[in-house]
Amino acid sequence: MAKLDLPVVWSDDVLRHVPDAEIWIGVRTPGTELPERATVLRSALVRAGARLVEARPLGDELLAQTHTPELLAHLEGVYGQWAEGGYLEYQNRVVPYVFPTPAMLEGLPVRRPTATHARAGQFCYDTMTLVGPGTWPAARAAAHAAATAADLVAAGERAAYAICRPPGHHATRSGFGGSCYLNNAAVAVLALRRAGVARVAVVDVDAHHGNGTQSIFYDRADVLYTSVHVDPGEGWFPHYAGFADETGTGAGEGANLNVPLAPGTGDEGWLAGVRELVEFIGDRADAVVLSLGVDAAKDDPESPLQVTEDGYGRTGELVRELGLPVVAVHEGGYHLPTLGPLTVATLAGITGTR
Ligand code: SP5
Ligand code: ZN
Repeated sequence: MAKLDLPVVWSDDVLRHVPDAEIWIGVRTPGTELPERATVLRSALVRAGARLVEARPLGDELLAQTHTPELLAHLEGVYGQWAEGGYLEYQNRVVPYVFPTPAMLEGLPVRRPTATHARAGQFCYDTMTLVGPGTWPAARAAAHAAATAADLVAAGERAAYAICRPPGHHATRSGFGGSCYLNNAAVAVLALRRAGVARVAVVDVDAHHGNGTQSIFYDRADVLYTSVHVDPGEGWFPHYAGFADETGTGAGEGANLNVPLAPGTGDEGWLAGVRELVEFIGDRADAVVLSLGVDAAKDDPESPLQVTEDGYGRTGELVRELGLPVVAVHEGGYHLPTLGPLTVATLAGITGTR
């Protein structure tokens, strides 16, 4: 394979988030979104010839455009409040237990609860996305890496890739979940918009639907959101979003495309889905933000899709056919032995060096 010629944005701070556990149906299981994911990606990319670029701390106004001030303040402060409140004696991570869902409040106002253990559920919508001492600096570094990659593309690079972890596409404007805290892809979109790029298309090839990115841009005509993912109607996360009839609202009507796939789908069905996204975008965008998860791979423990390394390479080549600059931000992918090769194959497809 030819040398992979693209900048790879890195920050040591992405290693600081250590999830420790995911509480799934009440059971404490080992976390899968590990710091090793980032170091594995970095080694694979350096070995493939890519240049490492340090993330620049330039995302905070972009963060304020992406998320509510309440969510940002919560993520920044909650671990300290947890420690201060003596909870570490029982639980080493911030874990929610009560959620102010519409079913609980039935239209009553959402108060700011006094108890830290109650506030955890106001922002976190599942029990798998725990907050530890390094979560905020890591999430912020990942967002800065995404913004740096977008700025490199705005300055003329044909493609740039950010090693973002924790991932981002499940984080909504006001909430977080699905191992995501801040929406790195949305930050990249807004960085491109800030740099004067008029129309941006998100191509989300993570195995799961990016409900956060979809909802952030759902009413906007200038940002297309497109995603191929395992069918949430077949029982897969995020369960409540990612259906084909979600097409956008208001000015954003017709600017959203979901292509849900049956569990077990392999390269052929997957690539037909990716082709659908590319055809939907057509000439309606000036740049692409690729939510690059590789958890649709056949060996990945978190999805039932069966995409091969060649399928990822061809995925990259289909994105390349758009003829647009690409900002790739990493999302999921949990099988450490294949994480590097799958990601390198996709990026080689994008840069035309397979
Ligand atoms: C970014 C990303 O890929 N997030 C995916 C989050 C989906 N997690 C769903 C987990 C469902 C239960 N998994 C059982 C394994 C327990 N460790
Ligand atoms: Zn995923």
